[in-house]
Amino acid sequence: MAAVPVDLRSDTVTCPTPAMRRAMAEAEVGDDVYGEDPTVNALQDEAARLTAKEAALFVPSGTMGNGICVKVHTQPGEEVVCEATAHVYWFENASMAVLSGVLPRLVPGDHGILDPQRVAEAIRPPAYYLPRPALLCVENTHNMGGGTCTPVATLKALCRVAQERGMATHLDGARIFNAAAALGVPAAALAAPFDSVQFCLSKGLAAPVGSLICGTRAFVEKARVFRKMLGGGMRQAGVLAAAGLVALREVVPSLPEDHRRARVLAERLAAHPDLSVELEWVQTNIVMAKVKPPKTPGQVCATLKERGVLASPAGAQVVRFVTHHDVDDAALERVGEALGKPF
Ligand code: TLP
Repeated sequence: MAAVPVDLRSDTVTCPTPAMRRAMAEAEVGDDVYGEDPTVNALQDEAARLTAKEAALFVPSGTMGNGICVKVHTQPGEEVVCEATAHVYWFENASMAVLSGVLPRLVPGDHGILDPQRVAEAIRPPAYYLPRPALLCVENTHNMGGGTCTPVATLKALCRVAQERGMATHLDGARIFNAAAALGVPAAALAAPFDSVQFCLSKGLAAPVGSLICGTRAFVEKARVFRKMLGGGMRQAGVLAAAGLVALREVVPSLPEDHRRARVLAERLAAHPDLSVELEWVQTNIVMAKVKPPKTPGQVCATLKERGVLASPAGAQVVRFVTHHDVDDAALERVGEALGKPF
């Protein structure tokens, strides 16, 4: 029987742990559209506590969470400033255009990390014939930047620039706990400068479903309206929230292990004759490997798949590898073996 492949396509592939499955089976539930699911309420309270915001709302996905936050902070015809390869721009089916009727204003970052000066330059001056810049959206860690972390001082400077121009600020913190672990700060310190924060339970935290959006009470009440409008009002969602509570308690502390394994993996990838890796930019659980022509990302992924390792093409000459809770040291050894020969 063929061995199960080592799946490094994303940390979204993680499966719930035995403790999560037990918590799900035993969860106390109620109708969350009435606000009566005690487990959802406990998860929301915990999310608000961890991000030091007044309140939080459980939503089905990071995409819906970001979409709702953009909707709450903007009016049609306004502009959202974000990094040029931000998830909210690349991977959300033009949600900001469709749901909110806003334009993205793209600012290229350095491996996804925005420079406050460049952001200041991109914010249009007030004029009745220009779209009003309404929202700055920052991603931390930055996915396409290679899991890179924006430090607290830069986050504060970015938000100061936006606030001085009357803009709201949103953090796509899908992997905020990876950033917090790598930077050695609490997630609340990364969330503090922002009006709203979205974080995912279903990536490195290994829970099956869900994200939290966090902000003021008034923000969450508006967000609740749009969640319902989008069909994200779930009923006995405590069975999902229960896994999220376990994730926050038991999986967050193990994220540094994912980061250690990503570093080992990056060094192995860098040693391969057909690949190169900017090792100084490997900061969390994502490794971007450049493929040397004439080899292509498609060929590299196909050959690795034959050798029992899954990775994803992520751009013209790039393959993305993501370590996570379901990749242990033995799996990493198998990846090392798969990288032992040319492609
Ligand atoms: N990222 C996924 C893909 O969509 C690319 C992945 O495999 O990494 N923000 C960020 C920074 C994300 O990386 C993702 C998912 C989301 C938002 C959306 O979360 P979901 O998948 O829950 O909608």
